[in-house]
Amino acid sequence: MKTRITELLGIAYPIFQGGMAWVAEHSLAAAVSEAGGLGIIGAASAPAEVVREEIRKARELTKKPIGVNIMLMNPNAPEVAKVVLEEGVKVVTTGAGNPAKFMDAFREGGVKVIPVVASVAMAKMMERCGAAAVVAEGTESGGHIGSITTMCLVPQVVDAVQIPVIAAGGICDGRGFAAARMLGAEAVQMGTRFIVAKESIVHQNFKEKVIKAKDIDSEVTGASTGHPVRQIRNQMSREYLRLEKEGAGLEELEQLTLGSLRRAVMDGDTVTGTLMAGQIAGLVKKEQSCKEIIEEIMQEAGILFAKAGREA
Ligand code: TUI
Repeated sequence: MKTRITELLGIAYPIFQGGMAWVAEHSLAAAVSEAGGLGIIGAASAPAEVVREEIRKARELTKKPIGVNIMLMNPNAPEVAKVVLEEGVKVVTTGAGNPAKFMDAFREGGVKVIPVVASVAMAKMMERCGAAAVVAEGTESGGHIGSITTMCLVPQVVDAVQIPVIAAGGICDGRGFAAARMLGAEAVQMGTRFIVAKESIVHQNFKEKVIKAKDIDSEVTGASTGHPVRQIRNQMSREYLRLEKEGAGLEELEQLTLGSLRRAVMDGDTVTGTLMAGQIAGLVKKEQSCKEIIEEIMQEAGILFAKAGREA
């Protein structure tokens, strides 16, 4: 399937793997790229030198394009950007902020920047700053989120910008892929489905929580701090919401979640860990390889497009 995104990046299938903190390390990103999608290493809050090692390890596993996601709330973001340039990475996605100050350096280095946005205004600003495309991420997503649904955000962003749009949030199968294409997106980005990929290093306990999750099992903490985070409900999310309701300060809330994502992903602590995942977890039912995931989605979507064509 050809779109402006497959052409721009030289990938076989218009499927990105989200640059999830702790989850999107070199083995997952390389497996997605090797399967024909775009694997993305999530720099999150890792030191820049760790990101450099991750890029090098991914390159040992695949010759295909790999991206890096820079989490802009990380104070280290400028050092990560420097490493990305030094290592010759050609695609960067950004999240949780405005990447404007990095755009000149990336343009000069021949890096295509694809910011994740949660609003039309941000998408337009990114286009003006020289973004190659934008990921329009709906509130269905896991982790740090905006407030508009994918169904409403994607077509509004598609109408507002000329650059290609990648849809994210609530997409995990061929139906979601086809729907996103119908809304005008030229690729999709998925996170939650790749959490349970065979190549994902996420602890089995966390994977089981995603696989067992029902539609209403996620909740959003942090609304009071201005950094809302979607996760699967557990003791940690309940405790956080209780503290928030009691008017706890930022410091106390930050203390509570210190290291909690790492505990969930690496140690399988499903009680005091933060199980970041999207609302679509309710549809993610089994562990499969990245190749199986991508091929299944493309096949399902192909059938749906053919059926729509016949019935139209
Ligand atoms: O970045 C994400 N998702 C994330 S980052 C993350 S790490 C984290 N851990 C604990 C607490 C908070 C974060 C986990 N999940 N998605 C991309 C995304 N970006 N979603 C929404 C945005 C966004 C929000 C505001 C992008 C731009 C923006 O603009 C604000 C501004 O500066 O104008």
